[in-house]
Amino acid sequence: MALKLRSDLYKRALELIPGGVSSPVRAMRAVGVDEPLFAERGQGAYLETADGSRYVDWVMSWGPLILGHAPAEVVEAVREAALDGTTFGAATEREVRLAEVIVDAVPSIEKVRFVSSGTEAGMSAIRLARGFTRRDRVLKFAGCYHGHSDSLLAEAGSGPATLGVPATAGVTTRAAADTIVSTYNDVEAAGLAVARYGEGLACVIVEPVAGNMGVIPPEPGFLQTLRQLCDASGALLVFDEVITGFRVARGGAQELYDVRPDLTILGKIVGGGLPLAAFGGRAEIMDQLSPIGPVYQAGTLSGNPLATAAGLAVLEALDASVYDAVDWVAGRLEQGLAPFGRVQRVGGMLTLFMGTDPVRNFAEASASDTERYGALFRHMLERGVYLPPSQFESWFPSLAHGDEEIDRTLEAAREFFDG
Ligand code: KE4
Repeated sequence: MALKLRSDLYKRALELIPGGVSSPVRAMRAVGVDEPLFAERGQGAYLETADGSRYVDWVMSWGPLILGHAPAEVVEAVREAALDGTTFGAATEREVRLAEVIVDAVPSIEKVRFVSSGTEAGMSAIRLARGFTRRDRVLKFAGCYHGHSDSLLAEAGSGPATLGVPATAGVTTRAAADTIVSTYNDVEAAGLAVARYGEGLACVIVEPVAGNMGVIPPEPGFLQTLRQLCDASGALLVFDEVITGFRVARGGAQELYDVRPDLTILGKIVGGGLPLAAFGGRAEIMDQLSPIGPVYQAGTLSGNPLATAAGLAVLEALDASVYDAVDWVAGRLEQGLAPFGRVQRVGGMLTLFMGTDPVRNFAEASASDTERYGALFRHMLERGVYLPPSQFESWFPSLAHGDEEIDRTLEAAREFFDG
C-alpha cells in the first residue's frame, strides 16, 4: 500500500512538475532511486514521508535546520507573526532586529540586505561587486555552487584558470565568458588567474568551506591567499557562507579561519527554515545599493515578516552550547564512519566520501565511487536512515540528533560495509 501511495503521488507530480520536483537534487536520480521521497512531516531529527515511513534525517533540508525540524520556538514565532499578516512589502522592525543580530555576529558585515534565496543573494552580491569596482570579471572555483544565476553557472574549460563555459543550457557564452574558473585549494592557479585577469576582476567568490563537492575544508593558507590576491588586485573577496554561516561557528567560516571577506552571502540557517537569505559587508560597498546607490536590487518578499521571525528565533537560540552539541554529534559520526571511507568534516558539516584519499578539489571529489555511494544510500534508506541523495553534498547534524540516531546510523552503515 505505502509504495503504491508514493507511486500515485509521483505520477501526478510528473504530469505537473518537471521531474516531479521543485529542485533537481530531490529527484534522487544520482543515487539510483526511481521514486523520490515525498516529505510529509519533520519532527526533531526525523522526516516522515507520504508513504508512512520515518527516517533519521541527515539532509535536514540541506542545512537550515540546525535546531532540528519544527523547533517549538520557531513554530511559535512564525505562528504569532502570521496572526499579524504574512507580508507587507514594507519595512518592519523585525528585519531591523535580524540585521542587528547578523551585524553583531558576522565579523565583516557592517550592513546587510535581505533577499529570498541563496541564489538571489549570490546574484546580487556579484552585481554589487561589479558596480562597486566598475569591473566585469568574476573568479570562482570548480565545484563550488553559489546558486543558479547565469554568471555563476559557468564551469571550467581546460587548464588551471580559464574563462568559463556555460555549465548548463540556457546560459549564453557571453554570460559565462566573464566568469573565470580555477581550482579550489590551488593557490598557484588562483594566483595565475588573478595575474592574468586581475585588471578586470570585480571579485573572487568562494565557499570558505566547500559543501557542494561534499565537504572540502580550505587548505591552510588558501583563504588567506585569496584575501591577499584581492587586496593586490583591487577585486572584492566574497565568501559564500550560505552553508557555513551560523553553522561552523556563530560568525561563520570567516570567524573560524579569521579571514575577513568584503562581502558575505548568507542563507539557510539565517532564515530559520523559511525563504530568507542575505548579503552584507562593508558599509561603503553596501551603500552602493539602491535606493541610495547606483546598483539596483529589489524583492517583493525580501525581509518577509514570517521568515525574519523564524530567523530571529533560531539565531537567538544559537549559543555556545548548541555549537558544542552539534559538534559532538558530528564528531561521533566522523569517528564511527571513518573505517568506511574518507570522512571530511568542519564543525557541524561532514561528508563520507567513497574512497580513501584526501579530497581537496572537484577533480578529486569526482574520483569518488558514486555507484557505491548510491548503493549505500539505498541500503541506509531501507534501514530508516536518510542520507544526502548525492555524494557531493554535506550531512547536516542538528541539535535534535543524539546517541540513538547516531548509533542507528552507524549500525546500518556497518551492515553495509561489513556485509
Ligand atoms: P538557494 O538558492 O538554493 O537558496 O541557495 C543556493 C546556494 C548558494 N550557496 C551555497 C553554498 C549553497 O549550498 C546553495 C544551495 N545549496 C543546495 C545544496 N547544497 C540547495 C539544495 C538544492 O539545490 O535543492
